[in-house]
Amino acid sequence: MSLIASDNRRIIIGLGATGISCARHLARKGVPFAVVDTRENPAGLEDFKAAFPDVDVRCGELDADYLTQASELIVSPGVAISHPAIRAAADKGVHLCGDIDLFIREINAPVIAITGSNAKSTVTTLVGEMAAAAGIDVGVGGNLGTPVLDMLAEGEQALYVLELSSFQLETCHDLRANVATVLNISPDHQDRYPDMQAYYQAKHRIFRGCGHAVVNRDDALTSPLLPKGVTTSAFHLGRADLNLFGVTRDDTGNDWLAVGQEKLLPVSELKIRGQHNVANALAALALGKAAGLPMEAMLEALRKFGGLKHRCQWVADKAGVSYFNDSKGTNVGATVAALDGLGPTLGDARIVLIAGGDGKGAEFDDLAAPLARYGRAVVLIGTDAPRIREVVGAIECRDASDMDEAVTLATEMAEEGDIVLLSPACASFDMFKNFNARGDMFIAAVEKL
Ligand code: UMA
Ligand code: ADP
Repeated sequence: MSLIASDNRRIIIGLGATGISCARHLARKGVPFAVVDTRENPAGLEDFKAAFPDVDVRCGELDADYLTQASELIVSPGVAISHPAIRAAADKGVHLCGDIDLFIREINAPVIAITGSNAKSTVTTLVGEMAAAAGIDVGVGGNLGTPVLDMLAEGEQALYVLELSSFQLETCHDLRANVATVLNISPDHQDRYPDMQAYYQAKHRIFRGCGHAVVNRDDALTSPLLPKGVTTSAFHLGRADLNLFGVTRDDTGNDWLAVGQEKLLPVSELKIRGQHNVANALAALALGKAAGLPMEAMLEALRKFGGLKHRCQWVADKAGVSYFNDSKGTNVGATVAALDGLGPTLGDARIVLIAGGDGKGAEFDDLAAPLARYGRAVVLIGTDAPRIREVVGAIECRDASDMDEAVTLATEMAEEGDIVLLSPACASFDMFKNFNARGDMFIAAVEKL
């Protein structure tokens, strides 16, 4: 394709799942495009060329002059828009967008948009299951795994529930979600952002043009500045109130998920474990209610929901020790939530934590307090093990070179009634293909015991 000769000068940046979904979408619409990827030989290149033989594909260092010829750059989430070549093109007036904008341009159905540092996948899946329980044709995707544009292949659904990352939101200009939320904010991806403020600002783009915002009353950073006319509701772990989902204790001392004066479901009926999951259930209820989902169907879905794999997933009980796989705990906030979520359920018993990996530039100090409260010992793996060791405090701390050794050492240090918890507070890429592979190796190691 000659870029200069075309009126529709789109360039897709990135040949991952998002880039390929954008290519399929533009091809379906008959819009010409080219593709670039910063890697010399990205996985799937040959398959892509076979599927799109007429598309110009350039790999390796991005060329600012080439990008500047485009009218629009469609940037994949794994590529920073601060890349000098992308910046140069944008400075010369080239429009930047991402797959979310392309998707929003195509649909008329309502959208529930969910971001946050943690709990996105859990809450997105749960809201999707609530909608499905109400008999609604619902599309559930985004950062969760299915690129949004791939959801269009089945025709337009009646409702979309989207998990959006800060990377996707950076390139999204006009989301106009019917209901939007930032579930929580704690440091993550500090290798991609100059500071926390930039990360916060990316997350808050989710509220652009929204009709209703759901706020986490326990986390002030989730509260947006909104124009007049945008309605809000909230959730927190305290007592419920008007437009505030919370936990209300009845006269017999039982805790209920509740809103206003209405008691909805005893907390004891939830299958998902830990206080953080109570917050997730409340967030899903608040989002679903704002989108008009019937309460009965939402509660039915909530009763059935056993949680996602790799998120505080119970694996096995062996010799009086319970093993939990929280491989998706890829930042400090997630691991703090897992420790604070599971710790209070243990009485005198404690948690042996397996942590470590690629910390993505994070500070680990916030692990110190929950480890002091609930930690028996720590086993460290991966690149940032020495940095985590600095915050572990007085409890025993040992190093392991692989997952089998980590599980063996953790088992040695655990006492009866304890939990061995894999919640790394780090990305997995230094030792594993991804967090799924890391969690699967933990499960396999536990099975071998
Ligand atoms: N890459 C390059 N050069 C390129 C393009 C990509 O080096 O030109 C690298 C990226 O740095 C990254 C990898 O290739 O390491 C994949 O990047 P991508 O943008 O092609 O990613 P996709 O395969 O399209 O997957 C993306 C999300 N990935 C990222 O944001 C890194 C997936 O979220 C998401 O499920 C998918 O789109 C569908 O929406 C994954 C993720 O890790 C699960 N997300 C982060 C998180 O949850 O913390 C934000
Ligand atoms: P995300 O998609 O945002 O990564 P997940 O639902 O996959 O979120 O959960 C990731 C991890 O976040 C879990 O493994 C758990 O450690 C932690 N987590 C779950 N719920 C919460 C919460 N409400 N607050 C903080 N951390 C949480």
